[in-house]
Amino acid sequence: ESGKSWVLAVTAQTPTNIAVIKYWGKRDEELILPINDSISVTLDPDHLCTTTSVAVSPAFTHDRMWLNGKEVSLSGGRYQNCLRELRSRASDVEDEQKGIKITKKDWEKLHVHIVSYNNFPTAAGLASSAAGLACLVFSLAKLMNVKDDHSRLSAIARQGSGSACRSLYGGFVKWIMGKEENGSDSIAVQLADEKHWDDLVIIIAVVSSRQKETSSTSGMRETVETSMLIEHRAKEVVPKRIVKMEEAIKNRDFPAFARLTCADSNQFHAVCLDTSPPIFYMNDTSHRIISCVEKWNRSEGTPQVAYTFDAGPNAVLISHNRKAAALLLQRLLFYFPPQADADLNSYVIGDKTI
Ligand code: 2P0
Repeated sequence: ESGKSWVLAVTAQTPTNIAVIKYWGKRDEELILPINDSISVTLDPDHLCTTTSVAVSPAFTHDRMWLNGKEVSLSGGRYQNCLRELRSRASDVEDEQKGIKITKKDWEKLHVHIVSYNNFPTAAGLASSAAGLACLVFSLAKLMNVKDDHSRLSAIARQGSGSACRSLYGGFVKWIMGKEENGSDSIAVQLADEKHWDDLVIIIAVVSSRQKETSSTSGMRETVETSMLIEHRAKEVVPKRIVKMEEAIKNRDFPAFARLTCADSNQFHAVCLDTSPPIFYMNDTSHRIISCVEKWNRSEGTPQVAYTFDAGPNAVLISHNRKAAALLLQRLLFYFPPQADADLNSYVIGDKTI
């Protein structure tokens, strides 16, 4: 007889990911199915990541969640879709030491508590839902003894937040848009593991810690509804770039990788500008960083650094190696000297803030 007061818990850690070929636009809002494939690099788990503990107990009367110490509602459709998918795939769990036995059927009635922390300042505007939703799905899958592989789990994480499906793997990851109406083939696959190209150094320049004005979810909806360029991007441009990016990653071809990454970031921001009303995620400082990197890359003859910007003004700078990263930092500090009221007030290199 498993008493009334046991608790069974699991903790997991998931890094965030940065897209080098961007996801922007859905063909199905409910299932979160994209209009093009995307490719990302998963950051080192020591740095920008989410840690999530999930627990189950017969004493719990509701599913509840705390994010960075504050309770948040789980009533949203996306959380509910993830929880329903996981419960339907749960298996028997037995912990002999604790005298706990949970059957597949029990999971329909048992409630879970979820406690999640980001190890990076949420206020820095880097709080991506990618790490959070991936971690939630992964930790609950462990707790509930869900036997699906990472790709199947990625399809569940996708229903929490599109970009989350890419955080189930380290290294370089492709989110395949898929063809099926039910989304069963819209999954993430690993292109190369974290050891494949480990001389790359990623520097994140925090340009502004303000919350973005247009959320990704509503921004991409407006783009799909109003932009004339987005269809050309999704159907003509991205499929070719995906092939070239896979080649560049396979061959560790930094010049090709950098050109594709910068071009795709710029096109993503161009379709944002082509949206009505236009969406501006980058600001003057972001533009100055682009000019600075472009100028340097041109003066070197071959690209040393790639830049990419998501739905906000912060720059993600991917350097060819440690030497290029050190020179980049020097330049950033020269052109954007840190001062109390500067736009660009901190450079985060992993966990080191200067
Ligand atoms: C990406 N972004 O590929 C792109 C590039 C932002 C710019 O995925 O509605 O939070 O939850 O699927 O995943 C941000 O969008 O949006 C994003 P939903 P999500 O990383």
